[in-house]
Amino acid sequence: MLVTVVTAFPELLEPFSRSGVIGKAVEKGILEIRCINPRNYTEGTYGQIDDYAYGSGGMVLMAEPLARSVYAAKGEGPATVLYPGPQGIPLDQHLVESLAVNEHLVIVCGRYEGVDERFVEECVDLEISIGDYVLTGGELPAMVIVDAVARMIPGVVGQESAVEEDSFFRGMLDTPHYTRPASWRGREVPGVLTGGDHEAIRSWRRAQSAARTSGRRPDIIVGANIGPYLDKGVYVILVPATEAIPAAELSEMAEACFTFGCRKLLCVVRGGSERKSLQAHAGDRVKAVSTMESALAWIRKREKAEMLTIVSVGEAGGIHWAEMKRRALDSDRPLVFVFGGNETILAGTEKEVLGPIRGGKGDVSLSNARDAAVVILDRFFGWR
Ligand code: 4GX
Repeated sequence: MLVTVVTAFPELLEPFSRSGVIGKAVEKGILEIRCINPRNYTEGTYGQIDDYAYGSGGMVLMAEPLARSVYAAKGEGPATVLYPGPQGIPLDQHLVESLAVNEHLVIVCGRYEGVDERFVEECVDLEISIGDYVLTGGELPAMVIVDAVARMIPGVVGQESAVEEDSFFRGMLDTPHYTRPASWRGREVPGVLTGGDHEAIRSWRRAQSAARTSGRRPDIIVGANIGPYLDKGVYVILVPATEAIPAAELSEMAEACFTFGCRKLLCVVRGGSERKSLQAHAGDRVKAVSTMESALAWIRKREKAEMLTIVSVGEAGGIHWAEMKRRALDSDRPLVFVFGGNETILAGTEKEVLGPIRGGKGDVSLSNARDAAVVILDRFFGWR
């Protein structure tokens, strides 16, 4: 990848391009960082790149030297032109990953009040903000963007910090890390990490990630797959409306549930012969049961634990799915989603009720149990 930084202070970029992981990538030739100084692309002989802003009196970078710099940067080939500024769209890992597919990025660093807006209209593809605070120039944001994007390029980051271990992998925060000595100034490394039980370590790390994310960044739980962070299994109970769901459809549905990490799709079928026939044809990811109570009893026995039962009956009221997702993450119980039926279902048993899934048009809620199941499972266990 080639990155051209348009900056009046190219010396700021130099130590960055020569040091650490980024320096290594440059050495290996996976990454090239060039700087273009707009001072070398001015119109007059004075090397002027800024002027007073119309209307406010502050200083603004002039359009022409920046535009010439960008055209020089592009040469013959195509490039994506970025402009760091507090008014830009917020940089996050999704944007970083989409930027990493570019062969050539041009990053234009502003100063003072910014740059002439006509330059932005003419040359800039994307304005990006690295956070809600004000800096003195775009050079640090340029380095932030290059750093985050470069480490997505294969070969830049070594095994020792694999992308799977990242903060934000699966959308959740990273766990704490420790190294020797095991005891430091009276503070001990958590015993589980030195115990050598790898399953216990994985479980501890999952719990740490979940607790940190829930406590510090509840906002990112909305877009995370919480599946890997649950201690116990996930189950779906379908209560079809009046008409029975055909076995073939149910087994496809079970396949979809399985994709989302669900262990079993239980379907309530009252009639004995229908139930037997369904069980015979739907495959072993489906379990046909006669009542809701027997479905719950089956799960309770299998998990040897009391469950968090989440009921979605498509009726008004209930808890928003995002809040339910946070509660599910905080809970250490097996999760059981119940779709279909009505509010009297599970009368007497402890349960949480989900609000209806509404579309935009006329705000009609999704009443079909199968459709609601897939939508909700995607919100809890899908990738964003
Ligand atoms: N995330 N700055 C850019 C100049 C400027 C001013 C106004 C456009 C409009 C920043 C940030 C940031 C300070 C870089 C002002 N550019 N950039 N500079 N936060 O604060 O990206």
